[in-house]
Amino acid sequence: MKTQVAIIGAGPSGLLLGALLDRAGIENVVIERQSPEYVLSRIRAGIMEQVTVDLLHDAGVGERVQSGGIVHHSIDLVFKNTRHPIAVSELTKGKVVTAYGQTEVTNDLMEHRKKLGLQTYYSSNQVELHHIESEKPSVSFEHNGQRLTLECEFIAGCDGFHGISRQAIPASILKEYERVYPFGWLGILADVPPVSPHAVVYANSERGFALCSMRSMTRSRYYVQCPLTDKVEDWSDERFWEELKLRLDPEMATRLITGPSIEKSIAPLRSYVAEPMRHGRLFLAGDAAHIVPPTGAKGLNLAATDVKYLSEAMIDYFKSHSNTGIDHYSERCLKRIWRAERFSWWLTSLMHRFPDTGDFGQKIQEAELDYLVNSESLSRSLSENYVGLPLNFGE
Ligand code: RFL
Ligand code: PHB
Repeated sequence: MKTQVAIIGAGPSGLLLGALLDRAGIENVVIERQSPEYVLSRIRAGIMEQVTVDLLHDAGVGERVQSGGIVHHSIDLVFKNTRHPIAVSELTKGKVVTAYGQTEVTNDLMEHRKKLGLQTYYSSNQVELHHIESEKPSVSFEHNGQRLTLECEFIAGCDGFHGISRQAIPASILKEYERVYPFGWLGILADVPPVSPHAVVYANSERGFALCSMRSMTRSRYYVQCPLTDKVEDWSDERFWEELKLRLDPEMATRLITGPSIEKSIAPLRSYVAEPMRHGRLFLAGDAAHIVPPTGAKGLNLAATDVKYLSEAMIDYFKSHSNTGIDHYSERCLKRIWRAERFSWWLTSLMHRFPDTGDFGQKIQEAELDYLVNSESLSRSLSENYVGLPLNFGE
């Protein structure tokens, strides 16, 4: 089999890249380890920057985010049991973020691919990359008991943090930067109206961080910080709701509507960057190259901008026979990635209870939060980073 671009992974990065390339008339095939049902069962991101929403429109799948996404103009910070709204739009000349689930984005892109009849090999095992340093790379994999080989001109490694693509870059070339945080997030999804339908709530409390978000006017997504040693089974729904209420301000805790969870999972928190994001004919995009802790809501948004840059570079190559885009891809992405890494690390450090800094650390965080909500320049800095940098940032 032959194609122009082999895409490893049918998460948001791989599917969005496929759609953008197809729009430009560039053939691509997606190879995914899991079934479509499994991919859609993973509950992850919920907040899209405007740049991401615009890209969904460019890819031809903007309709549902337009009608079903819920625009947010502000965020709420809670500390010392008090809620402080930050007027994000006012502080960024009208920019907004949109609440729309990653599951929906993935589903929209999957449906689009199906409608256009674009080839996707789900449930593929033993995916291997070959000859990435040559001009004729290929991918081999097992599908329905058969070993298949796909020849291509480029390989896009969009296979997430645990994928195989990054491992194809020789260890002598790949430089990794990492910070692992000493806690995780326990998240639940429940069919109850969100306590804060127009702003994500980020709560710093002596008991640990909590976050209130949503997927629709009838579906909520909530998180509490938990020890890494905790198991989902340790957390009954009752225990979760009790703990969440204790971390919010009293007014919100009273208003919170609880109900049975429809999903519950624990995610560890990590900051990670692999450089460079290109080796030969292999290009990494999204979580395959970098991870941010979810506190800043940046992971999916960064994945989307990587893919935008990669699609532009490949279009330049195939349509204008120019190597400039592909040669600058890694450098262009990394500038933006490090800015988002810094922001996500900072907000994580400010909002969570750290086991090693105790009550002193808590007091310092409260002092910084007090400074932040009372300073227009600090609130603006938070807002600018939250709504996301412009696409041509730093150019
Ligand atoms: P994904 O989504 O991990 O998809 C990779 C795909 O590759 C497949 N795969 C393979 N396929 C073939 N062969 C192999 N060997 C393979 N190995 C893996 C996998 O099955 C999978 O389908 O990566 P991608 O596409 O780069 O997308 C990245 C995003 O998923 C991620 O950054 C976000 O979810 C992060 N994130 C958030 N980002 C935001 O922008 N806003 C948010 O509000 C936000 N909230 C979150 C989040 C992540 C969270 N967790 C669980 C870590 C909240 C949470 C709790
Ligand atoms: C979510 O809706 O899942 C969400 C929102 C904001 C974050 C992280 C996750 O910072």
